[in-house]
This record gives sequence, C-alpha cells and structure tokens, in this order.
Amino acid sequence: MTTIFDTIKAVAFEIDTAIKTSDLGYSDSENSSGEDQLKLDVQSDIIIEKAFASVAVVKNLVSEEKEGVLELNEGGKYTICYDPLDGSSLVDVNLSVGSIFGIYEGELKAENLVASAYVVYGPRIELMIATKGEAPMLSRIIGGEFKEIGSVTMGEKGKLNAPGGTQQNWCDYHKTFIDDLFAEGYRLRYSGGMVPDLHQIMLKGGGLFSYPGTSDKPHGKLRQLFEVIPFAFMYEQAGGQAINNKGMRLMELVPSHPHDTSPCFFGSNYEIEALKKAYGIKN
Ligand code: AFP
Repeated sequence: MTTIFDTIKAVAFEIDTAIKTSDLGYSDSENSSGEDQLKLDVQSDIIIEKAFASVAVVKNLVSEEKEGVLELNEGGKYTICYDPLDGSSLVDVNLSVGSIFGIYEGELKAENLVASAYVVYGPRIELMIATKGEAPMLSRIIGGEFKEIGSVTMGEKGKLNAPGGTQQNWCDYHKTFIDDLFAEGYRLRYSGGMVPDLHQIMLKGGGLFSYPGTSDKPHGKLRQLFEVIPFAFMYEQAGGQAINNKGMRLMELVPSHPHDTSPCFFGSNYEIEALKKAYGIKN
C-alpha cells in the first residue's frame, strides 16, 4: 500500500503544476457521465494512469473520466477507483479542487474498500489518507515534501452546513431540515467542490455535507466508487457517519455500474441523527 500512497503524493505535485500552468479550456470529449471534459480533466487522468501503470500491486484502474475498467498489471492486488480532478469547473474561478482515490481489493463494492485518500489543491496542497482502523492522517508539504501533521477526528456536533444540489429541486422535508440547521445557527460553507467542502468540515470539528436525491437527479449526483465511498470511509474512520436517504451506511453500497451515483450525507453524529429524524428513518 505504501507504493500506492507514494504514487498519489507524486501525482499530487504533477496535477498541482498542471492546474497552475495548463489551458483551462474544454476538450472536445465527454466523460462517462456525459459531462463535458476540461483539458485539465483529461490531463489529470493521464498523469494518474501513467503513474500507476508501473505500480505492480495495482491490478486495475477505474476513472471518472473513462468508461469501464482499465487492466494495468495482471498480478496486481488492488483496483484504484479515482476522480482525477473533482470540481474541475471551479479551476477557472480559482477555487480549491481535489483528487479522490478509493483503493479496493476484490469486487468493487464498499465493504472491499481497504483505504482511501484525497488531495486538496488550494493555497496549500494537502493530503488525507485513511486505512482500516486508523483515523485519517493529514499531511502537508513542508520543505518540498509531504509531512504528517496529525490524525483527524470529528466532534459529536459541528457548526458547518454544506447543502448540495439545486435547492428548487429539493423535496420539502429536506428543505425544512436544511433551514432548521441554519435556524440553529449553522454557518453555510459550500463551494461546489466536494473535496474542499468535506475537508473543511472534517478539519473544523464537524457539521453536515449533504447531496440528496433531487427531482432532477433522484439518485443524487456524486459517484459511488470514486467519490461517495472513499469519503464515507474517511468520515466513519474520523468518528462521523455517512448514510444515504434511507439511512443505509454508504459503506454498504454495492454499485451495479462503475459510474452509479447515490444520495449522500456525511457528518458528525448529531447532524446525521437529526437528518434521520427529519427523513423518518428509524434505525
Ligand atoms: P464538477 O466536477 O462538474 O465541478 O462537479 C463537482 C461535483 O461533482 C462535486 O465536487 C460537488 O460536490 C458537486 O459536483 C456540486 O454539485 P452542485 O453544483 O449541483 O451542488
């Protein structure tokens, strides 16, 4: 696993350089979810694919930017599902973005996730790595290389509320729930970038990030294998919770297609329990 994390550290530097120097225009292609691809999306995907091609323990890659599974090394052990540049539409307005990695062993389902990592490209490059049974570890660049800063745990109750999705397409009880959190004094913290938005809640003691099913996206927008499950793992390992709109742990998801999405709620215990009550979830 160490070679995988070292490779993620190496691609973090390359992608950060690409963000700062590359053309911000659109390519003439779409990704598997039918979204227009920025040249930077494609470039970041190529950087990651090339880097892992020489890592013997990596059997396959699944990218948000490509259809299907790419076999790299027949004798490999892990499949890495990744979003090379999540939130890339924010780069041209100079907001933070990120790369997300889910490391799976065997069938691609949540219970087979053995580790997850993400990189935040912001005023600093930051890396978070979570492995089974360990709280997520935050690393920052000091002296030109990643140095571990400390493990991250979330409080029982936070102060931040990151409500995703188009509000006019929320169901009534979700809107009431979100408004009630603001009435309790929660502060709005939502940039439209999943990685910095979830990173902020973890580092600032907790709160709630929600991307519900909506009338235009009943199954949510965020992809299970390379966005939802890696962060669900992080949040649970940090002492929080991660569930869908039925109260099911996101760590029990079994995608039927590599690009399946899911409604998702990540947060501290207080906020998730409040959401279960608002959604009439009994467990
Ligand atoms: P882009 O990659 O198209 O910028 O979308 C980013 C994202 O997938 C995720 O990072 C955000 O949490 C979410 O979309 C924001 O979606 P809304 O703009 O619908 O809230």
